[in-house]
Amino acid sequence: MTAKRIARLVALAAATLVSATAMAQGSKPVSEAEKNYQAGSSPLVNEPMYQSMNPKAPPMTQAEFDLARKIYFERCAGCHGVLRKGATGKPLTPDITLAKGTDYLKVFIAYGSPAGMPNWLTSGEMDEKQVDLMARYIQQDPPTPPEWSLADAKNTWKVIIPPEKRPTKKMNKYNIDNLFSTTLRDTGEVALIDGDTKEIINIVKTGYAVHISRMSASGRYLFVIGRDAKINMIDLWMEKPDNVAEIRVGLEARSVDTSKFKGYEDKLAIAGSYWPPQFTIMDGNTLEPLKIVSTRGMVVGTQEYHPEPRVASIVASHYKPEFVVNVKETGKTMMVDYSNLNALKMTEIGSAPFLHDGGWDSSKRYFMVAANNSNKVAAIDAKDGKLAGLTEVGKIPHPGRGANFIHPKYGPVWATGHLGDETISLIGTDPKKNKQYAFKEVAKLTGPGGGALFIKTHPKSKNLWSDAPLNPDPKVSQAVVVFDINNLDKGYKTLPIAEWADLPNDGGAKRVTQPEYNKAGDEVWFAVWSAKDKASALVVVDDKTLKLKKVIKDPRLITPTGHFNVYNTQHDVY
Ligand code: DHE
Repeated sequence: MTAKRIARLVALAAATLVSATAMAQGSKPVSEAEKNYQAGSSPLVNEPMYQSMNPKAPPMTQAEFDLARKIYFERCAGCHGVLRKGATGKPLTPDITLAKGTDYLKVFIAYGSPAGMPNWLTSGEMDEKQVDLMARYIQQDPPTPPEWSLADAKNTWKVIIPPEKRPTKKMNKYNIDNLFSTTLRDTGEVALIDGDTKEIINIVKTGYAVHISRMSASGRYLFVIGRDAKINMIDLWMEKPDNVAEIRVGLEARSVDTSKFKGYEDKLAIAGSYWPPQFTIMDGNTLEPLKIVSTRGMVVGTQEYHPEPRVASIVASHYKPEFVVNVKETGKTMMVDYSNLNALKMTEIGSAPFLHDGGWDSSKRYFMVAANNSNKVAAIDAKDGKLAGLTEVGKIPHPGRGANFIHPKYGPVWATGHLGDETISLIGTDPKKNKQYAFKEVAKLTGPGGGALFIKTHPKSKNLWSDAPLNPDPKVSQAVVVFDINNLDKGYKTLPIAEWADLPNDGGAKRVTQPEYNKAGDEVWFAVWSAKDKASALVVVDDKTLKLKKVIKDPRLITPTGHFNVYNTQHDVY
């Protein structure tokens, strides 16, 4: 191709595809931080898949196809979806890509777009051959990963220690309320850490790239879920807490929780999967799979069919025997009544597409969930089973579970930071006494920059903490900021957490992430997260003095990301 032709194609690609992307997503260009966030490898990369041949697509050998598929699932599936139907990235189904043709697609892949498509060739991440390969691959029919039935789940289900052989009382001296479960992402483990002594109690083998930890209602069992949809159930009453059951509920997943309504404590567990798009309800004592429900269906608003609506956050209601299941691509929250699994009742509440993470308001009646690529937060009323409000916030809200506090002017508010801009949005959550502010964005604080993932406070604290691990500036990504809730106008203080960790100068990213309080609410833990072959640590800060309290270093603490305090997770304190 001549330089002139390339320039023409780049301009054409940018003009056409930017508007196509904006239309598909209904949103503005994707930020650098979000690209980093979504570019993780999918566990589907090694799964055998059904492949049909499209005679109109450019020819590929089997070896070329296999290599392209591997690259697709490592680099592209997070944004464009397993079936290439589009999510954060635009749809790449053959009806669209065949019409564009190989030359056009090559330019787009090579040079990227202002709408957020990375410049794979010019950034050096792909060579010309790979660009050509991917341009031909995305014109083929998308290969389909297998489904996952009850029988598949049962085949992976293991009760390592049956309930009757488990301890009948707590067999250890740990203060398990103040235990922390820390994700060791790239080793497929969690570290159980005594929050009082800061000693590691056990390193427990789990699924690939554990995503979150959640607690049973009683506080005895800890559940963790890996990206590969493997759930591990850990008994904290054992002399040395360890796995008692495990199962795979699909091929890729992110969320798990357990029944919390009175009379159903520890009875059921639930996990949502990205692939296949479904959720599985299990016995809360053994993980025996009991019921699988598909989430395939229509997108809210357009009412267009989506074949792959991934299950994002799940929480257990405190008001009713219900799980609150948030479905990403269709923008729907399913209130799943678990009181009779044979006659399952579900209330479907539509809000906005790309529901992702969220947490309860302080009354635990409203679940505040980020519709991330719609730049909105939906408030789901768990008592009346309806949408209480949908409010516009900043660009790509990412709260984790968010932070609840009493604002001097607006009363109870819930806060979220953003991946795509520097703001922190405060949303009123009290429709009784502060009706005019309820479920509206009432104020915006200014943080140090985009790339924020998690925000946290504690009912006993006057501090509001926000990280920004995906900010491109290491000064920002390696620090956290803290606001005084009673003096929000004063702005924030910056604490150089990675510097305090005093790790070797090994070139590690040292991203500081996920503020998490101890049970007493007087100290805050952070992960200093570097690559698998670089040193990482946990840093504990005194919440009152904002001074360093402890650095936890151990060669076993590899790629720590999230950490979850047992009591706060069990009781939804944040
Ligand atoms: Fe997460 C929560 C999905 C990338 C660390 N993450 C969640 C939840 C979902 C999700 C749906 C809510 C679960 C719930 O509450 O039931 N995360 C995804 C992705 O799809 C995404 C964008 C890309 C991916 O391929 O996984 C992604 N997440 C990340 C990361 O890169 C992080 C920082 C490190 C990692 O482990 O991969 C990360 N996500 C976390 C953490 C939570 C989380 C620590 C729980 C926060 C909490 O306070 O509850």
